[in-house]
Amino acid sequence: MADFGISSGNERKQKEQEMRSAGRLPQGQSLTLKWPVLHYGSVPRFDPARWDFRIWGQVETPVKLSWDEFSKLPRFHSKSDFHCVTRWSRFDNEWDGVAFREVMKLAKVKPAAKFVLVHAEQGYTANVPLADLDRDNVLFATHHDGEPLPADHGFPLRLIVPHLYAWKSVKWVRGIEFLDHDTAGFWEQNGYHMYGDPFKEQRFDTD
Ligand SMILES: Nc1nc2c(c(=O)[nH]1)N[C@H]1C(S)=C(S)[C@@H](COP(=O)(O)O)O[C@H]1N2
Ligand SMILES: [Mo]
Repeated sequence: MADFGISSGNERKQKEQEMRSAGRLPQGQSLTLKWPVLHYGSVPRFDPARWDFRIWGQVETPVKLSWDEFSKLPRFHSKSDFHCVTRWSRFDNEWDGVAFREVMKLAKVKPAAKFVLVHAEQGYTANVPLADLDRDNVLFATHHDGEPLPADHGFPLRLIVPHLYAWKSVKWVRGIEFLDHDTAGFWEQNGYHMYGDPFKEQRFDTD
């Protein structure tokens, strides 16, 4: 007799093995077929009339977009893996939204800009080198696997940086600040690694 609990467990194990052999599952991670929710604080309410997206710092043209304006930017699709520092990985996520590069173009970034501090609701921040955002699979996502982002996964907008630990994939994002130096974001101030490469297990600032 088929036991669905066990067979889905086997399916998970099998996929995990497959991803490990393919070099896509970092050390210390296990594969999840579900989509856990993980964040600090509460889920913010979205008010399209008050929402804005700001770009400032080392730019020629500071930018402020309304939700309506952001929604008119060219659309972008990308499929990628997602690795949380609490040791789960979720594979082949289908993201839709606006490419980071598309957004960056709006502000004419100065050559001095080398880092970005990503800002979200309730003061959450994460720091990422600009070169790690200026990549073809980094985007501001509005949809996951064909559905609008659920509120607790970052609706209406979240950043996706697939090759770094997911605390850099900022939910409820509201702006990006270009900087000529690196500065610690929320988790980085609390002992997490400044860069956060899951394949090097850069979890803490001591790693
Ligand atoms: N604004 C905000 N974004 C955040 C977080 C947070 O606390 N606040 N947590 C991060 C962490 S640690 C992870 S693992 C992912 C989790 O995304 P998920 O809840 O959609 O799985 O969101 C990241 N983005
Ligand atoms: Mo995380």
